[in-house]
This record gives sequence, C-alpha cells and structure tokens, in this order.
Amino acid sequence: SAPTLKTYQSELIKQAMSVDALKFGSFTLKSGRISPYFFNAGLLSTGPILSALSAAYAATIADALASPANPFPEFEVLFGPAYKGIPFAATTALVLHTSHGVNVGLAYDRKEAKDHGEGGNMVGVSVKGRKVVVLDDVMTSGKAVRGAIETVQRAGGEVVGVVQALDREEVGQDGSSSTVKEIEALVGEGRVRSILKMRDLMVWLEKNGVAKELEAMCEYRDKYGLK
Ligand code: OMP
Repeated sequence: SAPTLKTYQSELIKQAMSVDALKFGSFTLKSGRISPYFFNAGLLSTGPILSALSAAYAATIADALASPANPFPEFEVLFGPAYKGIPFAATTALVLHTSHGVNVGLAYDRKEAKDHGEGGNMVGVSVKGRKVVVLDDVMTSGKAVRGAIETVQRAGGEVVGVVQALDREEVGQDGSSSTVKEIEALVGEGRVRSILKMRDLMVWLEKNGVAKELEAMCEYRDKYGLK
C-alpha cells in the first residue's frame, strides 16, 4: 500500500502517543514475544480520544461495507469483547449511526457469568441468528480474537467480520502463516480489517524521523512479521 496515512490514522497515532497508549521500548507480549512497541488501548480513555478512535473504527467499518473486494455484508450487531472492547463498541455503534447512517445493535460479554436475573454472560442485543462484527483492540497471535469469535458463535451468532484498532501484522500461533489469514480462514477472506497496521506505524516513525525505534521495528518484523 502507498506510504501515506489517512487523516483518521495519523490522528489516532498522534492521540495515542500523547497519552502513552502507543509506546516504544521493550515489552513482553502475552504470546511471549519481546516487542519494541506496545499499544495499550485501555489508555484511550478521554472524550477527544474516544471520539477520534470511534470515528476511525466507524470509518474502517464503512470502508469495509463499501469495499469492492470481499466487502462486509450488512450486519446487525457489533460485538465488543470484555473489557476493552465494550466502550469502543458502544461509541463506534453510536458514530456508525450519527455519521454513516449504519444502524446496528451493541452486544458484549461479561468475564464472569451471572447466575441470577437474566443470567448468562451476554449483554446487549441478542446475537442469536444474527450477522455480527467483532470489534477488538489489537491482534498479535490471534488468541484473544479467537476467544471473542467463539463467544459469539456459542451464543448462536454468525461472525461476518472483525475490526481491530491495530494489526501488528505478525505470524500466528504456529508461526507459519499470518494471524490475519488464520482468522480470515474462520470468518471469510477480506473480513478482517484494521484502522492501523504495523506498517502504518513505521511510515509514521519514518516521517517523524524517529530512526532508532524504526530500526528496532524492522528487526522485530524480520523475526515475527509476515514473511
Ligand atoms: P494475541 O492474543 O496474541 O493476539 O494478543 C493480543 C492481545 O494482547 C490484546 O488483546 C492485548 O490484550 C495484548 N496486547 C496489547 O494490548 N497490545 C500490544 O501491542 C500487544 C499485545 C500482546 O500482548 O500481544
């Protein structure tokens, strides 16, 4: 892809850096990989940043719906996995309505099942028998997003797309093929979309003359990036 960033992409990078949600250094990931950068979506928690983030998620979904190749089908429910996916899915459903005229329900899960009241671990509109898009923060080996997909499927929903804030563009759990390809094998080709990819962060670093970090990113990509 061309080395230019869309306004909503560079806006999100700038905002994320301003609250340390995007950091450069040395970080051990859930998968055990040691990464020169870390994206902590939990820190994207002010009004202006939620506004930028949900505008970016909504624009990414609108692009996917209008995509000439493997578009998202019209879907009925946006699912935000607990915990970090919940506020983001809520604000994104709102922006889809106000800015794109796309009206979908919101659903999310609890990490602890409730044994009284309505019971179960799903909250919001029912996903049963419906087309669902899963919204998540970041994908490395794909373990977290697989869990979210299974949660929706167990509740009877059909996952027709996944949208992420950041695709780290890494190889999957078995280390041979890309995480995105592995997840697309589950939900359909072209059905995993992201606001940002690792390569966009590298474009941004290059433009802003941050050479040392860029070099560490290149080394990491050689080790865990898409071959
Ligand atoms: P996988 O489950 O390996 O795909 O890793 C994704 C999860 O790891 C995310 O849902 C986060 O909980 C966490 N993570 C980040 O939040 N930011 C990163 O930059 C990297 C990770 C990670 O540990 O891989």
